[in-house]
Amino acid sequence: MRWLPLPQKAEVSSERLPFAGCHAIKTPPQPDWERSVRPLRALGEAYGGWTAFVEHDPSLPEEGYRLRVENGRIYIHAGTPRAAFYACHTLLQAWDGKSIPLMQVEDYPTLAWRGVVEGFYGKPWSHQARLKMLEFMGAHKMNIYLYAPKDDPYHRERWREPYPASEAARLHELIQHAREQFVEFVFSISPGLSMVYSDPTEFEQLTAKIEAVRQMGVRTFGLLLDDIPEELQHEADKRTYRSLAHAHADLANRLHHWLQERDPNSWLIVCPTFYHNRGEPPYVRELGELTERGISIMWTGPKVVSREITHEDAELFKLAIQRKPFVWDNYPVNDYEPSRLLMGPITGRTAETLKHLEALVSNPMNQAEASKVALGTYADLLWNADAYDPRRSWHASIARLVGEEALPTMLEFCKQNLWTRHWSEAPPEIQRYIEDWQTTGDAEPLREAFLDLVSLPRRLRQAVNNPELLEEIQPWLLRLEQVCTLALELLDEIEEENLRPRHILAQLEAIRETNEAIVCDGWIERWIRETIEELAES
Ligand code: GDL
Repeated sequence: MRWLPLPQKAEVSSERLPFAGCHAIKTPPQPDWERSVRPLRALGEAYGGWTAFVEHDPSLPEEGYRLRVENGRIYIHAGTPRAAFYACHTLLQAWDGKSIPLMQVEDYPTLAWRGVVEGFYGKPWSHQARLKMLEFMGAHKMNIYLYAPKDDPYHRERWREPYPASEAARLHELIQHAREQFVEFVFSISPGLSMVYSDPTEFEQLTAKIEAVRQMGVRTFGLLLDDIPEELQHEADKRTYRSLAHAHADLANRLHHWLQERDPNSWLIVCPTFYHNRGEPPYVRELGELTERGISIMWTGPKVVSREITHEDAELFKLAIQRKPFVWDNYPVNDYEPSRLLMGPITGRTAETLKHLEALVSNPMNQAEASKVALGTYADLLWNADAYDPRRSWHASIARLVGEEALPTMLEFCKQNLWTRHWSEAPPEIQRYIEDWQTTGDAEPLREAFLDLVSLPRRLRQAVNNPELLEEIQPWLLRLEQVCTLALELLDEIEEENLRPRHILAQLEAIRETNEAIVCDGWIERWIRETIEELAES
């Protein structure tokens, strides 16, 4: 079974029993418990069948559950309704549409807060993509989503202005949908480009904006002060505060109090201006010192895009901010290199690192569906870090996204869209074929490799039944077809001893002008260019 995330402990029998849903589901009477079994109820209403008994067990950890599947009966003991919801999703994973195995699962997460920050530059996700993403998160046991798209003007440049009615309605729908999926919805705002921190009317405008979202049922807010000037900008602020950190801590504390007065369960998460370091900048220490303990502080690791976040890094930053960091993880985000898709698993964060964190949220790509390959691996890592194996997780994540039958083809596509900067252990395979050709001069294996690649887009379009995903990755499919066609042409020219195939270079240039996508880490284009240059010199 390809679990995703992998449960902490699962005993799965080889004996399978027919299962077409539950005809009766007994839950504690409160509405949250009723909501938690909806994934099962949807099946039951459709088909009828088994009885499921769901019980609250306060001795279990917050999101811990025990699941037992016996002949004709399902028992779920859960610490919270969210845990029961996760138990239902575990059950659905074991279901193949016809039967389920007898099994016993004991499960709980490694890290308390696991999720996604929609925090990239460039085209934000569509409303539909967000709704689907929230469902994905629920099904993968991720529990927190930060709404923070840099290019939503009302989030950043025009932070003072209320959302127009139509956008407010969409936001409301998202918030409700997140609730259905047991996902904590975090509304974030980035006022730091223009806010006069010391001005009380500015604070009123900030809280007015937040109040409108609070009224929609949100209790958690993000105050994002990243990517703004690193010095105080306004005279009034320079008179009031001794430093930027002082101003930010004061703003965060005031907002925290304002939220607490209205709801003691509220939660404020702050992204500092210096968010990538090991706690060295004086700003970070001062912010840590002055910011009240109940407020969370974000961190992207030692770099903006951190290939690795070690437990030493985490400990140092924790020491500086005097609390566990809330990690904003810049993978698989591609806004800084939009010509690439990052289709590999997350690596470089160990179980030891997670012990020092309060939360970890992944900042994904502008391509929501394609991001789910990496996000599935995050869900796995953050749920059961001790057992995390990037390759196992990667395969399971791809299989969950496109189905078991399309797995080999989609995996092949993902392999052409890795970036050695993130996963140096997995260079593109074509590199090996090119290097072999350079040493042996035998063109056949290289030709075979290009023939495989040139047919990949067609095979993928046939195998994958996910129109949104196919649309997102279209530029990369096209690019693969284009460059492999040219590469094959070049091999033909060499075979025919045409040593001046300059027209191929012109075609390559023409492709580049219309499609900037990079595949196979750019190896094929490089090979074409270098080979033609070498031929010209010979
Ligand atoms: C950043 C930005 C983020 C962007 C990312 C990658 C943070 C806190 N802020 O610095 O919006 O997507 O880099 O380009 O990471």
